[in-house]
Amino acid sequence: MQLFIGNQNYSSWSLRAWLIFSQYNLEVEVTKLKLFTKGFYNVLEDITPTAKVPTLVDSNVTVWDSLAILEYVNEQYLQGQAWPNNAAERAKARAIAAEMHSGFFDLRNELPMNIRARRKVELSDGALKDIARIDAIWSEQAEQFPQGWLFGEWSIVDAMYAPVALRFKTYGIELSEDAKAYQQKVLASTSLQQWLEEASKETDIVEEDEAGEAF
Ligand SMILES: N[C@@H](CCC(=O)N[C@@H](CS)C(=O)NCC(=O)O)C(=O)O
Repeated sequence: MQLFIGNQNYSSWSLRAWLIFSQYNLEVEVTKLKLFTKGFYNVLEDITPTAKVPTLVDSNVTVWDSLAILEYVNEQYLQGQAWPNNAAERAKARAIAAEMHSGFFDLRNELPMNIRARRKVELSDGALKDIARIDAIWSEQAEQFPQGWLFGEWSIVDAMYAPVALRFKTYGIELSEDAKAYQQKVLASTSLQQWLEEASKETDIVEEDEAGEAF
């Protein structure tokens, strides 16, 4: 399998897809492309209809969306173990993952993933509402699974929310106690540490993803 990703400092969708390979030690060849450069589009235009990352190529199968990649890998290589076993929990996990995939636009616009930066931003009411909703999800799941991943064992929903843990760190977002504990768990995980280590070697600046004032 070959996984195309963007700059690790900035590409939150790439991180989501990459995490499942790291969490389950699945073999994958990772090709990193510099976001918004000619080289990026030259490589991707022959592979995907959208020319975006992440994109997974597995023999004759191409998957060009983060959640679709997570689902594909889970079905083809993990016998479904990357979703909760229990049907009711699985339905809830899918709903929470979908909230991230199709929402939180204010948060995503105003707090772009930028791992190396420490920034102050003026948040809109919409972004504050997004943050409160994420805090509520993390806290509610922590009540059911104290100290655990969102559904106890690591699952796709944890991949979907991992970039938010990094965004909250970059922009110094205050969280409730349980939500903070989950954020710390994500940040300390072996997979995320590996991503951070690789991201820390990058020096390119992607202006589109720079926001806020340094502090
Ligand atoms: N819905 C897509 C979004 C992918 C996406 O927007 N990727 C960004 C990088 S994080 C990208 O490739 N941008 C390049 C462009 O828009 O030209 C997914 O979940 O994979």
